[in-house]
Amino acid sequence: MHRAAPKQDIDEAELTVSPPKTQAAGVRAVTVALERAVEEMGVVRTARTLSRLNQRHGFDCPSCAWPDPTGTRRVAEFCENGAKAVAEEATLRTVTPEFFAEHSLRDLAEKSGYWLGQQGRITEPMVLRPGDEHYSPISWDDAYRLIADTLRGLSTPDEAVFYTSGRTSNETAFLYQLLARSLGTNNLPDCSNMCHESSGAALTSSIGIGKGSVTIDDFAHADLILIAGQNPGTNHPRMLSSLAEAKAHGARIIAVNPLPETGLIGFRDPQTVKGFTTGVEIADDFLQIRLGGDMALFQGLGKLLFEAEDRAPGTVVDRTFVNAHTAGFAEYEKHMRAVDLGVVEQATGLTREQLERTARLLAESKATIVCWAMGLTQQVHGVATIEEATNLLLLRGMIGKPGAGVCPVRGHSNVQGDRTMGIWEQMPETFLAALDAEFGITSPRRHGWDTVAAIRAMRDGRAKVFFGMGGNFASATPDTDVTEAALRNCELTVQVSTKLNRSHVVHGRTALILPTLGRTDDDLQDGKRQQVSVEDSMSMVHLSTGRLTPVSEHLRSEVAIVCELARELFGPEHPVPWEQFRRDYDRIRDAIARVVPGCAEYNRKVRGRNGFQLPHPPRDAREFRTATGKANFATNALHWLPVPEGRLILQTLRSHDQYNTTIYGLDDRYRGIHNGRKVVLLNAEDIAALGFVEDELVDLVSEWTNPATPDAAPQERRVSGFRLVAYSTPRGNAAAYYPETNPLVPLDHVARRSNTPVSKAITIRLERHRHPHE
Ligand SMILES: Nc1nc2c(c(=O)[nH]1)N[C@H]1C(S)=C(S)[C@@H](COP(=O)(O)OP(=O)(O)OC[C@H]3O[C@@H](n4cnc5c(=O)[nH]c(N)nc54)[C@H](O)[C@@H]3O)O[C@H]1N2
Ligand SMILES: Nc1nc2c(c(=O)[nH]1)N[C@H]1C(S)=C(S)[C@@H](COP(=O)(O)OP(=O)(O)OC[C@H]3O[C@@H](n4cnc5c(=O)[nH]c(N)nc54)[C@H](O)[C@@H]3O)O[C@H]1N2
Ligand SMILES: [Mo]
Repeated sequence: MHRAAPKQDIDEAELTVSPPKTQAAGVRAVTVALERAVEEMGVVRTARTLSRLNQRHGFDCPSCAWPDPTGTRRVAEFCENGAKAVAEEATLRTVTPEFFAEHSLRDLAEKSGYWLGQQGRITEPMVLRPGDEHYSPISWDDAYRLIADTLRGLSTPDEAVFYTSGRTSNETAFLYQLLARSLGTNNLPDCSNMCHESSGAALTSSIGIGKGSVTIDDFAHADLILIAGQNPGTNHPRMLSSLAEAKAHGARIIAVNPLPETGLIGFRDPQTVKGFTTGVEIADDFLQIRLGGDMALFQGLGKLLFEAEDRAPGTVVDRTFVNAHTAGFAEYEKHMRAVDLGVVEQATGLTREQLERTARLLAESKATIVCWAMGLTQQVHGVATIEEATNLLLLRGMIGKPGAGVCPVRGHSNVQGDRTMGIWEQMPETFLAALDAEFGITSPRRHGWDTVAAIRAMRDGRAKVFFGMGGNFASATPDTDVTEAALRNCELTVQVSTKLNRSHVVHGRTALILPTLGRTDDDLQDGKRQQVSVEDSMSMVHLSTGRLTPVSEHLRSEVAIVCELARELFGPEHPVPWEQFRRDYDRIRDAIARVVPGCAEYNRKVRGRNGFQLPHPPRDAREFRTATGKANFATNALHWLPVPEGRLILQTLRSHDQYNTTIYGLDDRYRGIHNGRKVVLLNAEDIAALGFVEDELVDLVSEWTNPATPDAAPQERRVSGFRLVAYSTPRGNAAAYYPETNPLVPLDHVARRSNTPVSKAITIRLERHRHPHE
């Protein structure tokens, strides 16, 4: 049967290190998945849930946004980490009012995020009033009244912030933005601001739409797949099946990463007999690039492609495509020809031979896909870097043809759908006008705040109410000390959550926890089962239906919470039919069909065998809705990251045993880190050169000079007691887990043009740890 929640917190002294694994998945992944599931939910519930995960008529995996196969689905269409995500949500452990009576806020504030999450599902709405030391129960009606009264008391609706995490369904997202806009604000920051915002900005500028242009079936038709800045073995494990299939069809795969991530190097498909025994090597080539070296890599490859064209004119540049569909080519060519390959070698740490070999593969490939994730987006020049990758594809005519295209691999399972539904602080006029016409409201037109701007506003007292639709704002955001102070500065913080996390402990003067149904839960409204819908990374929209009996009768769906709050806030005369929407989610989808582009006949189409695919003009018709009416070649000055003397560049990343700030367990099996999380991985030669020894405890001190005040002394931020682990990574580069290292990320250190916090390039120095008992 399932086990009780752990009483003990993490003891970093127990941490052990073993050699990294060379192959991902395999039988071990299946046993780990099942063990975790049974621990959390027992045998019966495990069987009931996992058999419906990612099946037609089942529910969508709440983990990553990788699409489902369009053809036959396997009996077990999920991965180890998908099973962990489900177990985490479908757990039978509960956090009840008795739990809150037992644990004071001070007590909870000392626990790790891991311990908090492991306690189980929150069962009742809870409130914390000024001066309280414990959360206590509150009725739903009183909770809504409290929120509505506070919102009505603001001097402007722009003093409220409505955050969204990407697990929220399309139906919730649509209603939630409608609530914010009916109130009168566009303050709709979301996790995407910290995630693929750079991809959206780059692709919108290059090809006129901020979404990827490939579908899952393209993988079987690709000649060449580049995977840059992504760790699919852990974060998108089902992608490995597509990659293995691509290889079976003869594709070559190149991994571009500072770390030899296990899933990129080897993969055993646990679902095929062959996979049990042999496994496949995923990457044909591994380019162990230096952090932040990707822009240089793509520019270097651009130069080499032009040189190849000179040697064999008419074979490399796709003139027909370039002439018919692009703008800015001549300038791009001029810029590429001037690239200094010596600088590229220095910036990337790669050899001329590696660069030439990669260029040759690009020149020969008839169908190329470029995939990427956080290694590219969370960089100061992430937007430009993604534009450079897109330039290479445009040059070769690789957009809008089978087996080719751009593939930003999204994180949260519905982060892309939330955007489509209007969760964005700067939705275009066409969307706002359609929304207003449908509902007879007047949406505000001034742009709202994104995540970083929202933190600044709370810090400075310009925002007074924080409402979180899921997520864990306190831990996921940069500059933890600043963000925590910002949240504490609010009059009211409201968290709609499934599980306990740090954002419940770091709160405004008054705080509410509103417990909600998850995707696995049966959502009954007036006795009728409801379904929600989601959009994956490749623009496929489909239904998701939970069937598990919720752990408490007090849980409400996210849709119900939005509708009931709106009724309280706007009264029954409001033009939006909130109560109808709550009762029947088909009615929400009818409204979506009239407001959101590409969603006509939503209710009918979403019930198709695989749901339906949203339009994507470049993919569908080589149509580019940019200002020039063409796909744009971007010309960017080269930026890369030299390592200052005696310093390191740190990236913050995910272990194999976490989902963002949700820590499933303490086993980063592939990297060989067990029983703890406070490690910093660096090249053995750097450990020695900096005067340390392996296994020693160090403090990480980040150093940052705000470009706005170049003469000021560098700002310093510190985290303490991290163990030094020798690991394969380029000299001068380091890696440590998120969110433990978020205190090191300066709030104002953001990517150009996307405002995404720079979580993959933090300048640090190491200091010997002086307080072993801290
Ligand atoms: N199990 C699980 N699944 C998840 C998540 C999870 O936490 N757990 N999170 C979800 C979310 S929201 C997201 S956004 C995705 C995240 O998916 P990923 O982007 O794969 O996640 P990270 O762990 O941040 O890994 C970043 C990768 O980029 C590499 N990298 C870092 N800097 C650079 C660089 O400068 N250049 C290059 N070329 N590579 C670099 C790192 O070594 C690492 O392999 O996963 C989603 N899926
Ligand atoms: N340093 C550093 N910081 C980063 C990153 C990094 O790589 N490095 N990555 C960034 C990225 S890519 C992302 S996407 C963000 C993630 O930021 P968030 O999306 O804000 O964080 P999560 O950890 O995914 O949120 C987990 C919480 O969501 C709640 N939850 C889970 N399921 C549901 C549900 O169905 N409904 C509701 N209402 N709540 C639910 C639970 O209470 C859980 O504690 O973090 C960003 N922060
Ligand atoms: Mo993400």
